[in-house]
Amino acid sequence: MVQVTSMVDYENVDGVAVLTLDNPPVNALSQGVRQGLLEGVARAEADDTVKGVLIHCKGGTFIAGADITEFGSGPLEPDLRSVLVALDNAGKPIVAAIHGTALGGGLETALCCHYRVAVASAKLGLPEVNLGLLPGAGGTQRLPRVVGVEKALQMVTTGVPVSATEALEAGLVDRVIEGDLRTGALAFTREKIAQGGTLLRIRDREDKLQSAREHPEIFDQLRKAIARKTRGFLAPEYNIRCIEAAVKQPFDEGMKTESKLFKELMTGPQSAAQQYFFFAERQAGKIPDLPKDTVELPIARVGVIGSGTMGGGIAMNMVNVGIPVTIVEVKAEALERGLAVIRKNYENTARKGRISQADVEQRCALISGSLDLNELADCDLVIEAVFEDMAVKKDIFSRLDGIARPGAILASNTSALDINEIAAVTKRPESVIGLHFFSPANVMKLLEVVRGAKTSPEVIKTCMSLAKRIRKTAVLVGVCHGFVGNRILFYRQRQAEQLALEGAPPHQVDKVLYDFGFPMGAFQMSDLAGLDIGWNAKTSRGATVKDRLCEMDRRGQKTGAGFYDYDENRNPTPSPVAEELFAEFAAKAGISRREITDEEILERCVLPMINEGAKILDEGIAIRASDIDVVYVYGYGWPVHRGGPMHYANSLGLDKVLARLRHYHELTGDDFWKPSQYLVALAEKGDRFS
Ligand code: 3H9
Repeated sequence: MVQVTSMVDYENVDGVAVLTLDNPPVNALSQGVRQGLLEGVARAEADDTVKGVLIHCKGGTFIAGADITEFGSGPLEPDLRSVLVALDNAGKPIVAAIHGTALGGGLETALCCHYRVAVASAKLGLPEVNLGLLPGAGGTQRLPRVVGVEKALQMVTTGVPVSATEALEAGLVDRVIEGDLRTGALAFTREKIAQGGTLLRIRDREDKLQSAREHPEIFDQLRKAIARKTRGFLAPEYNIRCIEAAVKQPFDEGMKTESKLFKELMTGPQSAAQQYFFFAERQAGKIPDLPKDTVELPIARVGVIGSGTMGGGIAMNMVNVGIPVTIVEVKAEALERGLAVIRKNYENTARKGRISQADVEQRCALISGSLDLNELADCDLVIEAVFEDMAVKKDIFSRLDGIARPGAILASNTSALDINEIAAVTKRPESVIGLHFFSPANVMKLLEVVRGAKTSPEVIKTCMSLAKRIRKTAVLVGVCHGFVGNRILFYRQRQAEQLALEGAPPHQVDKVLYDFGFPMGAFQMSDLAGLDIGWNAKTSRGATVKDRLCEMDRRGQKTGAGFYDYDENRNPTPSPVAEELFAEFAAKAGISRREITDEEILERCVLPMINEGAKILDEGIAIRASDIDVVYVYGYGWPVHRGGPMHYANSLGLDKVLARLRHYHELTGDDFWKPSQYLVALAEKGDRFS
């Protein structure tokens, strides 16, 4: 065995040169791997006793792509494209042996081998679109030549990898290996050596392109089909253009198109934001003050209190991964309704073909309902999901404290209330934590894990890893009203309403936010959530526009009207009623109304979010700025191609953000606009959120 570079070993195994890559954790194509591949192949070519080459990887995976950490530091020789040219032009058969994932540059490397074999559990894909990129080392030109144009389009625009079986069917792998991969792949390589004959390169194949040449309309059909989902993102369109180039241009020209478009994306702000977010998401799981040896508690059974929308969604998350759940309700009808909604949700999913009817039955069988809190005695975790009323929550927690087994975790799904106050009614505040799921809880990826002053490290660790188990991204936050997400949202909402008072109609405000990339604007979001959250019919005195709307029974989408009017399919139209109310309130407050530009609307909605984010960092409520961004992208639909509010602030420049906050502070004299001291300090040092 020879070490070619610190990341690549070379061994001549009876005439097969085995190149073993070892670059943990994911065998990314760092400089040492590229250099090793280049030199390894050259060595194999030069050795007459070598008849074929096998590339395989140590550790848990084949190459998972280019080394994203290298992207910012400029090109280091040799570049991936020239390494792949050497593979493509080799005169001896090269076989890629795939386990784990072959992603991005990893799959592009495999596509420059003459053959690919994989274990059954392997996954193969080109996920660059998720980083705001396209495959930049020939993937867009080679993949359609192997799997056909439609499949390639689907893979590059969604970024979703295919299984080894699908890859075998599509011709992307030549054999699925049972048993030991290295042994099976070596045997396969020897077979191919024995067969002899001309070596076929993917770049020379044209057969799978023919159908798209006859039906060029498929490109526009796809553009139309994904337009809504990919709104605002450049990368999906650029990926389509590259595959179009594969169909319309000779291979070398297609490669030039790919290279040009790759560079455009790589140097643009969207890819910078999406690469940043890739690491932000992974960073969120790291809790600096959690001792390494912290023990994780077992979670084998979960209790959920409340069978409403939130309780039901939370229960679904658990049973989806096989954790049995007991749901406790106060009234039998409510429990029945809740259980029926869960079944209906699963049946809808089965109808769409995403799960089988057997899955529906299996998941529903894991849920039991009860009207008795005592049924939760043997649960390892109980999540309270009743309405937002401190007195009710305290009552539940003090009763639960006497019922739950010692050591069981008691969690509240509150979206704003003080976890410490709730914990204080129990004799085990160290076991109390906030688990703030987002609605719909079975769909939204975010989980705000709220640590109380006394929450133990074991409980935090257990909840963070439970989040992974149920496929959520967890962000650990501290206690304050609204935690990270809702606290920041409150500031955007306040400005949205202020803008409507000053003369910007709700639909204008919403359109600006929608065009920025949010799935909906502030008023549409309020209508969706229900305007009556926190509203009380008995005590309402029409003090705000919202109160007045609720008094008119315009409580949002569910009543067919709110800030907007809705048709039977819940399509909104601007409502003269809401606009007149804003005009009336403005007149009463002596606010003179005017036309407001879209630029001002955007600034006034987004700057307060950044400012509040800075205060949250200053107070230590969030561990790091990127955690706030993860909360915003996964919990509130902040467009990931803009990174999140804190990344966005960095991209604007904190000096500019500060100057505009000061401008509004001076203009209005309202402390709402007072810049956070933390932001001032960073901006004055020429620093950024990090
Ligand atoms: C590309 O290939 C461009 C080319 O077309 C052309 C170039 C010319 N680089 O996710 P995990 C780190 S673009 C560097 O927690 P999992 C990650 O940060 C690339 N680092 O594990 C983490 O570090 P830490 C196309 C990487 O098992 C650790 O590995 N490829 C890379 O849940 C573990 O990661 C992709 O987009 C990387 N490429 O999932 C694939 N990938 O421990 C991106 C991971 O310090 N990667 N790290 O926090 C993934 O999707 C997942 O990481 C993977 C493993 C599925 C592989």
